[in-house]
Amino acid sequence: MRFVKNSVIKPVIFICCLAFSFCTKPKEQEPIDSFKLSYNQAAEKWTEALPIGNGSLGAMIFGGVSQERIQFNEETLWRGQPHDYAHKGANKFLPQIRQLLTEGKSKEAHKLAQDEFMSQPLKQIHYQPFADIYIDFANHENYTNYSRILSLDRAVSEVSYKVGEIAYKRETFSSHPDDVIVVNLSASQSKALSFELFLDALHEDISLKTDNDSQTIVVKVKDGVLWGVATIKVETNGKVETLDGKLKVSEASEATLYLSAATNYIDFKDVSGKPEVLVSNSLKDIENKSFDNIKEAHIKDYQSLFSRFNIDFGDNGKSKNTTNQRIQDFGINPDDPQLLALYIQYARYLTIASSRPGTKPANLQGIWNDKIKPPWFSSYTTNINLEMNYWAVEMTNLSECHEPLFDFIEDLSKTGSNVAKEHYNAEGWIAHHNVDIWRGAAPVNASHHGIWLGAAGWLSTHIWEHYLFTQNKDFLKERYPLIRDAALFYSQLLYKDPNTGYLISSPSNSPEIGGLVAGPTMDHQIIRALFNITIEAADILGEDEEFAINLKALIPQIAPNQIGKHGQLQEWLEDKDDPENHHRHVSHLWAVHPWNEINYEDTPELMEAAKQSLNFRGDNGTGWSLAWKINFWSRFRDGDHAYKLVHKLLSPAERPNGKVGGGSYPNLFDAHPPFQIDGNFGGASGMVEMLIQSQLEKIELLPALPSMLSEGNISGVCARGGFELSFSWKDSVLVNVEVLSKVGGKCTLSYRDKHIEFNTSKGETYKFDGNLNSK
Ligand code: FUC
Repeated sequence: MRFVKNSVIKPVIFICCLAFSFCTKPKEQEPIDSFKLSYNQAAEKWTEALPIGNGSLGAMIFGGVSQERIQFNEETLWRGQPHDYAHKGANKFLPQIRQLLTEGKSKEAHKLAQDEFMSQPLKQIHYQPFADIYIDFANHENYTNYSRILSLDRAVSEVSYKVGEIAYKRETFSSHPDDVIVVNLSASQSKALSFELFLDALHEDISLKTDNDSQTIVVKVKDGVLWGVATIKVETNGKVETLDGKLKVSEASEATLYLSAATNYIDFKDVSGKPEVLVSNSLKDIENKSFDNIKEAHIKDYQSLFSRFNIDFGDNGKSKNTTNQRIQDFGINPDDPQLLALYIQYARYLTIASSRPGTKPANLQGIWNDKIKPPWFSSYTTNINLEMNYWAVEMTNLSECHEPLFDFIEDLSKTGSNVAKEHYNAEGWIAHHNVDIWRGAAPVNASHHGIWLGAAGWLSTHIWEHYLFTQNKDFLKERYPLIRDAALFYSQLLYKDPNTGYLISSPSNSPEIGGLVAGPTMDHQIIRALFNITIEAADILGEDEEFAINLKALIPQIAPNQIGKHGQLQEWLEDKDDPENHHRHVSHLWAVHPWNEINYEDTPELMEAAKQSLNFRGDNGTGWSLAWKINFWSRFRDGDHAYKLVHKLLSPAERPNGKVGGGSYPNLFDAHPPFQIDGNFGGASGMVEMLIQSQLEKIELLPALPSMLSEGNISGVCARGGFELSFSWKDSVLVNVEVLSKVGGKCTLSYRDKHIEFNTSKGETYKFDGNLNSK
């Protein structure tokens, strides 16, 4: 991190003034950001601060003038310790719980399950904040020209303002290649930059050490074995001294801070890591690099992912407004189509910042958390939230950011095989509705929502989806055992319901409504999907022929989707849905989205019934629920209805009456409320599903285009089968489309009543006009 004085190389342009043909002097040009969040004041609340992240090391930047606060996280700092949550011998009670449910003795079943079938201990544990960087600036109270942005094109956050004639600027980013958070501070006048810097944390057990040009904080979590070390180091062309436990920088015009942080977590069984060594090594590794080198490498690395995809709905002049203003205005009148483009790109930004190969998957808050007791532990909730975090990754060309989820599934299959044995006396693996960093797979909290059997199946579909998008057989071969072993579990779990004669999943729950039941519809949809995937994958790989034959025989015996007395898709085996129930979960529509068993082509009646169920649930909901409904209405090919939900999701979470509801915070974080990141990802997925869908072995263009998005173009969007598309539309009509075939094979395109099928060669691009005629 060599400090190079005044070496900032910026692109220079010569602007020729046409009128009198004279040239201005060469001028430094600010980078043009097509996608950015922007504000004209500092954040007061955490949900106004701006997130950065490199997959594991994240921070929220407040952008204060007299005091900057940068609250940071490292994804492996959690409470607790390596631990197996399985309840030994719980399977002894399984037949009795099932019997009670069969007899309609629901209260007794709940009680028995609560007493004998739940995880040990009953609750999982919390993801933790790490610490805060504070930077104090004396005499900066009176300032002008304040601006705070987060550039999504560069993954850099910038704060700038003037005090008198002196311009101050801070640039902050979290570098993946160098694994450090970097803050560069500068003043437009020599010796005008001075500040005091220190670290602090919310943990009860912290220690601080200040050296000549660095400060180290060690934090130990409460009730657990994990601890973290973070060191911040200063480079400056001014003076650095230590003063009252702080680092004081003075007489500078530029200073750069480098923060490295790590914990002793290695994996869910091993906590023997040496964070002090990791931190010191990563700071050593950058010793000979300049800020400019590090920034350039960061932007290059980030853009290698971010720049693959673009989207544009046309700027009607609102993009120049601050982001909080745009959200406010959208709440009143949603005529800012480009805000949807920003939302989609922000979801991609957040994915790149929280989920990179080798990191942990994005949790309920991605990697950003400022609370010792965050809502729902900021963990991995698998009955919708974790999966939703990954709905947009394949479509929006971030396939490798899906990988942390596959590693997570791999871990879970290990803890989950013990749970399968202890709780169900079955082979294979299972997980329930919540998982933490210790990969707890047993049912937690309470029997009425903790015992839900869909997680292993639903998670396995992500492996299959990754294969469908990439067509990578090596990947399928490597991860196929996870799919097969989940299928093995369910093949042994299913049992014949004495009341209906169907094979059902029991005891379980339709997340998180109706309590403990026998045979919720969602479970059966998931199990059917999983069995079909396993059969197909086994066939592709030439494995497990006999097992596949067994699964094939089971599928027709599983309780089917049923239409009930209100014309609804039944959520349960019995026809007992309440049309007045507006619960946020809509689990029985899983087969419409994210899956496709129910669709207009094969099962039109079920599709209508599913729509009826969704209408009963209504248009309100928590952030993630709104997001799911955007996806549903896109699958129902009703773009305008989907847009109604987009309107809600992109409206201010904080209502004028002071209440907070599902929507967006000023930093565009999704509000459950409180903050939960799933809605950001699920919302982006739903918006892309309005434009392109490929779940039915063909690529449908503009299947649910809302009238508000009458014009636009998208490029680098991915479809199942290994295709990457670019297309544009005008006056709500497709204008042209290009298809890049990444692996070769047959491609089917469909737009309104036009369908074409053609063979492709790997690496070739195929061009068509809006009528799908070849160009
Ligand atoms: C599920 C949802 C809640 C919340 C929590 C994290 O339990 O029902 O709404 O999203 O997960």
